[in-house]
Amino acid sequence: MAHICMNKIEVLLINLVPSQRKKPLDGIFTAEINYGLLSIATELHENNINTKIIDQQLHSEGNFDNFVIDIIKQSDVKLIGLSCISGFAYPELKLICGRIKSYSKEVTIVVGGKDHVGKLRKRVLKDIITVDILVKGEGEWAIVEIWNYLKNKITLDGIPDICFRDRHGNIVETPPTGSSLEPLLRPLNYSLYENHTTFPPSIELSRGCQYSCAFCSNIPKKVRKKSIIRIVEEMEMLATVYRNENLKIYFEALTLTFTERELLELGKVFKEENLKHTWRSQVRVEYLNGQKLEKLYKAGARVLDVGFESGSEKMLRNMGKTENAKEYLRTMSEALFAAKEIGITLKLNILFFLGETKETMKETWSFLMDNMSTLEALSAYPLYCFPGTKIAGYTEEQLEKCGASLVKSDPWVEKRVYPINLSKSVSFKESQEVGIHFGQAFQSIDKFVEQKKYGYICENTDLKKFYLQLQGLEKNKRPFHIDEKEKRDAINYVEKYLHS
Ligand code: B12
Ligand code: SF4
Repeated sequence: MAHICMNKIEVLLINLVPSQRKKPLDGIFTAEINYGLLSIATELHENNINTKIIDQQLHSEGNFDNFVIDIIKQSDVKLIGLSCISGFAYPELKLICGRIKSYSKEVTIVVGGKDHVGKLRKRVLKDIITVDILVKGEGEWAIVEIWNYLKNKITLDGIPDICFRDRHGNIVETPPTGSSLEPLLRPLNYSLYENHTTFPPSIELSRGCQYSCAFCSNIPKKVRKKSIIRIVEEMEMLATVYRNENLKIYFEALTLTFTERELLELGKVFKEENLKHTWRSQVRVEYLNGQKLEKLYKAGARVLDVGFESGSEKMLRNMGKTENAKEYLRTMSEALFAAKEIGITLKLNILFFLGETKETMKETWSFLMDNMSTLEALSAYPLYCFPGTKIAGYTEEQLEKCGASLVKSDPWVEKRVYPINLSKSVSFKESQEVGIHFGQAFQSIDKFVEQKKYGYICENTDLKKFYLQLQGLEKNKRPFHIDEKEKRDAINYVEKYLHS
């Protein structure tokens, strides 16, 4: 793999760390690779442009800006690309862009992240005057085109799906490309990422999702995916990079789309080549019907995050999850039972939604209690209004109809992300607190750690130390119980809340 020399860097790509995360435990003790940036870096590298990715997660607080400035001082950096995939890192984006420009006006700052800055579009250039160019969608081709612009080969207005200021200072937005121009999914060049082996291994399986859940910023799209042969090749490549034949890999996909045939093909490779790797990925409830779990197990799956969201028929309908809630809940119950037998952990993600009341929460709670013997992993979230989601398009009157309102205090306005008070009877804060207790009631510390081994903590993490750190956390920040007493306390807490 190519060696990157610091003084030759022409494009510096930066992954920012949010100062505050969605769930209290996110980002603590764990590090996640930004594979969107890695894909962009791979594309630049293949175009012979010297590129390096640095990641704020690897640097102690307060030192990162100086580290960036030092690289600019020592090298040939002409373009800095910053990734801001979520509003939680938007304030950091503003700060670091200001810092870079105050050191050098010569460097061109490009920002991207289709799920946050990409949705805010022109707003970003108004909010952050030090940003030169915003890429709204997938960045692989756009960044190479922007490089060509810096080399005076093309003009900016010919590049699709970007925002920039023209020479009069007016903000210009170019139209998107057709889907035929979407970037291909290619094997990633890990060596371009700062200390890549300190991150847990992951493989990007696919892009796009055909659904449109009301809380999600996804725009329904045809799925593009890698072939099984390609995925197996990448597993082999990761085994070499990490020098480990027994990896726990995160399979990145908005939602798993392996067909039955593909699962059988992958299972066959696992058997014939005696592969020891195992993996985690995300699925929708419908995906788990029939005999799929057994095939998933044979193909290496051990943890699946399920977008279950709710046990309330009304909430499921409002979210646009399903029209047939009864069938949905039956599938979930059966899958939990089968998965436990087979040896796959199903982690249920729960989202308290617009119009949620104690009555609808009770329906979810009673579904969970009914399935207590097979349910071991769970995460329950409060609701945020993210740009680009259906919810973000609701008027104040529409929200008021279900008694909901947005929390619009300054720190949230700065992020352009708004917590939601769900109804007159359930505030944002309550939904957050109840969510933590849902987790404590159903999930043990051991199950929590088992899941984190995929995609969140790296292979050589000292597990003893990790346990100690988790145990040392404030109880109201932990979505898991440490002992049976904590479990009982959490159940009592939720039941008392729901009946108050
Ligand atoms: C996988 C995922 C993650 C993964 C990995 C993300 C990654 N790219 O590495 C992890 C676990 C790290 C993660 C973390 C978080 N996530 Co997340 N994540 C997702 C998810 C499911 C898919 C994102 C995706 O499509 N990745 C595929 C890669 C290839 O795409 P990409 O990163 O967007 O990169 C492409 C383009 O955006 C663009 N691009 C990106 N950066 C740059 C930079 C430049 C210079 C250019 C030119 C282009 C460019 O080019 C890339 C390649 O084509 C989305 C949900 C969804 N359904 O869309 C949520 C989502 C993006 N996450 C979200 C949130 C809130 C978070 C967290 C705050 C949650 C937390 N748990 O703390 C953190 C914040 C991380 C951060 N650094 O800001 C929200 C953001 C909403 C918002 N507007 O704020 C989303 C939309 C989900 C949701 N609705 O809740 N996430
Ligand atoms: S929540 Fe998942 S299934 Fe629903 S639209 Fe978003 S990515 Fe697709």
